Amino acid sequence: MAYFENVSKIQYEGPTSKNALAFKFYNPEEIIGDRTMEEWLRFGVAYWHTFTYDGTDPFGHGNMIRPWNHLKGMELAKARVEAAFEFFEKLNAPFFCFHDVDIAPEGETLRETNKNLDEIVDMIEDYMKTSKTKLLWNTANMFSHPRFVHGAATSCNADVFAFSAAKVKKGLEVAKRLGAENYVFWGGREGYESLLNTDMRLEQDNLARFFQMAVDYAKEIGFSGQFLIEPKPKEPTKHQYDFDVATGIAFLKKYNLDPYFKFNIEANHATLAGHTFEHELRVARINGMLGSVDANQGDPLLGWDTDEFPTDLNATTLAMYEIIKNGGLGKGGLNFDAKVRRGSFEPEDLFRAHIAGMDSFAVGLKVAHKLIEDHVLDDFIANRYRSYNEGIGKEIIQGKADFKTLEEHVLDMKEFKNESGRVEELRALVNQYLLTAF
Ligand code: XLS
Ligand code: CA
Ligand code: CA
Repeated sequence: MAYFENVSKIQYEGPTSKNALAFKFYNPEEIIGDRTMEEWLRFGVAYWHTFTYDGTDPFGHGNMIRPWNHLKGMELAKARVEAAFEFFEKLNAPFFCFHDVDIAPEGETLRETNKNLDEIVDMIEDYMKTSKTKLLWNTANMFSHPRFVHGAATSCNADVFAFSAAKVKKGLEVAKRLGAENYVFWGGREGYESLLNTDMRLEQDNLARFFQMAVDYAKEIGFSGQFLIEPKPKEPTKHQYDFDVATGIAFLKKYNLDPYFKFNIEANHATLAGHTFEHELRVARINGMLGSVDANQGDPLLGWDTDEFPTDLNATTLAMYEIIKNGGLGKGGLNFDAKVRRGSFEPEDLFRAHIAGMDSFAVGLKVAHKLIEDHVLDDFIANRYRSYNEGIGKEIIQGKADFKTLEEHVLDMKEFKNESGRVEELRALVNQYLLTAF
């Protein structure tokens, strides 16, 4: 049975195509630098937004028209798997991602839940034998169920800590079975509402203990995927512990966990943390910890996590700039952690939205590659910092200077020659590249 019968395989038709269900810029085989677009971009489909989300928002009921809406329980879960693999095939998506609860319904006990999960994972495993779509990452949902009201690994309730550990244990087994490239930890409720009732030190120590147990268990079962922490400052918790990449690095280093983790960086979470997307990517990159990306965008007029499909070309260009500079994403990819707007309720909108996101990142890739190839920003930056190539600057870099020699250098100096940072010129330059890349 076809779930998306109005859609055939999405093809690349080029920038002038008028076909909404075709790629205009994403041409998987096109070579950019040393690899193909497909190899650079490693797109992933998020199971939760694409196959599970029904349009519910805090003010309204579900409204999405989906071919599986009449089904319930395990029948619904199975239909979604069938639909998902049809979708991946038609979109030519190399990867997908899911939370445990996205793919199978929860039972009354973990034993029952795991039984449901096993049945669906069997089915997914079967599909994956013939599909080219691979698992970018899976994760455990430890935020929706009421038991997680005070957190998971940071809960004040040790039974909840244990339950969370058992869920991740299962998640790692599933990851190994399905050959996941990564395993993600997003701590939606790992934080606090008020310090009046919180033992912050114990909660953070417990979170570290939890991560260490995950590292140990992965080793024990031979799961070799990359562990990723996904920072987010707030939502649903008022103050989340993995606030942003810098906070995450400090946490990992304090507990000696940094060798085992990289970051999964989401654009909308960067915005919520008061950063640009490229800032978070840069912080991770220069620390050797850029793992994967949740490719979406927020709405500057709304202050919350709107998870929109990415269409801002300036943002995709600056993001791809960091990714290319990183030498690509390795085991990571660009997962569309993005949902169609409530008004976009037709099944075909799922394709339209992914095409928009894939084309936007393809443009970003091409423009960023050209910017790097032409050395425009690199040359500008090298010149801007040239005072460190000789004289006192070189001595600072080489560790030969101290406060006394530096004082000597400036004590009688009357003029300090600064030059313009020319940020407007550089922004216009990026625009020029954007407008002339195709
Ligand atoms: C929520 C997060 C979540 C993670 C996976 O804001 O983005 O969806 O990506 O749990
Ligand atoms: Ca995310
Ligand atoms: Ca989000």
